[in-house]
Amino acid sequence: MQKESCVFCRIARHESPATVLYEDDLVVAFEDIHPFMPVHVLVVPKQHYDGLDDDVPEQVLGRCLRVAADLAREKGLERGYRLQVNTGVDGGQTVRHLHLHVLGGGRMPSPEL
Ligand code: IU
Repeated sequence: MQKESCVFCRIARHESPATVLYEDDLVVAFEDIHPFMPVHVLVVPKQHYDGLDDDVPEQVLGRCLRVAADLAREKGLERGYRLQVNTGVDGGQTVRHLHLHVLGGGRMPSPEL
């Protein structure tokens, strides 16, 4: 199911602008509009799930990870990269549609404890 008002659902339906790098039957990947690393890509299921705290099928989660890793390779991140899934208010999630951040192109700071 998709949500009419959800910005990532709208991007998945090509109704809102985004620089799409990849898409298949389950996921779409696009450049983040406010990158905080030289490489900052979002991998998003086409179906609407609020976040990782939703009931997300393993097939969808697996595809997101596979696509994220493949895009990291395509982007030349052989020195490494970080996948980040902000979840809920305390996790800093601002868009309530599950998404993986693919971050790289420089040395990432250690996660703050
Ligand atoms: P967060 O994990 O929910 O905080 O991340 C949301 C991201 O979505 C954030 O990095 C935004 O820059 C990004 N984004 C986007 O790429 N395109 C959009 O139309 C919107 C947000 I709204």
